[in-house]
Amino acid sequence: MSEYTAPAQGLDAVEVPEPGAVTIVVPTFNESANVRRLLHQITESVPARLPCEVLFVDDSTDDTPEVVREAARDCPFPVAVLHREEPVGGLGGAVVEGLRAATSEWIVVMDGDCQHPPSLVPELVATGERANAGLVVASRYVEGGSRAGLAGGYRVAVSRGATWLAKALFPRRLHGISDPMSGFFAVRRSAVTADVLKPLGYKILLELAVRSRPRQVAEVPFVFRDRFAGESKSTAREGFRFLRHLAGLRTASPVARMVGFGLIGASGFVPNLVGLWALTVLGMHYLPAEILANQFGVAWNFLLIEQLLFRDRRAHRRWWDRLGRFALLANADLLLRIPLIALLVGRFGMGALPATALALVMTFVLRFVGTEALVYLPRRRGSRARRAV
Ligand SMILES: Nc1nc2c(ncn2[C@@H]2O[C@H](COP(=O)(O)OP(=O)(O)O)[C@@H](O)[C@H]2O)c(=O)[nH]1
Ligand SMILES: [Mg+2]
Repeated sequence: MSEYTAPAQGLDAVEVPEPGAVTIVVPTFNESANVRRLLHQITESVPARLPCEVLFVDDSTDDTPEVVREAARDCPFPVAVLHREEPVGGLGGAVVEGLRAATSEWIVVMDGDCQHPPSLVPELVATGERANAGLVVASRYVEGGSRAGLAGGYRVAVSRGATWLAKALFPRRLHGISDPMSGFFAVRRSAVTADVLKPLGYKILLELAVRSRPRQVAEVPFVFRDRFAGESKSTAREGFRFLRHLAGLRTASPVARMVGFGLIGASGFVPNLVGLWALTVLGMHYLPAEILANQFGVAWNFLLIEQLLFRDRRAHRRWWDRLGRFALLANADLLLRIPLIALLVGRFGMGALPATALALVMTFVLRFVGTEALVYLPRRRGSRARRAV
């Protein structure tokens, strides 16, 4: 459940702002030592050039909302806090809530720890207007930008690697975005459909650029400064979330999902062969060892498929139900292949090799379709309600 706190100065935070105004959405998680300074910086550099309002979307367990409310009294613009009791989707989920709540034509998303200079807010919007863009990214990687505030070689390497990986996986959709990992950007409200977004963790810009695909994108350089106070909330766990997020984005279409399914299936040969080797070394006869080792491959495939391909389609069946169905399909695939090859050779006169290849492809497609339909397709009744949670 979300709750709006009374906005400062008696103004309703979600009322329609003046034309040309901007809503600054700030996700916060325990930033009580930073928000006063941030509001001060915004006061100094934004309202004189562009009417604004600020919306904090807060998942804090500290007193950040109280500090914001207190500091808001000195601000010449409306400030509101949307505190979430349930931090669904983490940072990305918070930003999407902010996008939903905002009513202005332009929304700027920025961090609450003073790493993003608010003085750039009017420029981001002006650039968007000038270029008729739907999205304007504040980038550390164009001339004039810098990542000075990324503490340590490790963070720099991780950020660079993540950027490279994302751009390699989405060359077209991230075309023109040099810094898809940036948390500082402006979006035109008409360019985003909050309902198509399924954010997971930190990389909300990536989610927006890939799923909403704004037509025109522009960039403005910025210097990523040091955090003013407190610590980064980005952890190794966030790194794994990012990889899962990338996999989810990349396999959103059925064809891409089938390719992913095939790649995961191929990777299953490794545990299968290692298992076979270990069992035969332990003295097991190779035939039962084959059957058992095959289950290692099945288990491996199941884990990867659950984590990478069907993460958001697991809610309607229990894990053992899914595992059982998945294992049944995987083993049926083996059983089906031999009679199929016999049929192709005996009945249709194919050579053994092309018949085997064709049978492999056919059983693979059948297994993919079967897995989607019998393991991960939501049941008809009640599925919608569950997914909406
Ligand atoms: N609402 C919300 N904000 C978050 C969450 N995690 C991080 N943030 C905020 O997102 C911004 C960026 O996070 P930060 O830890 O500074 O990441 P870094 O700059 O990549 O080190 C800060 O304003 C955080 O307070 C979260 O789970 N929910
Ligand atoms: Mg930060």
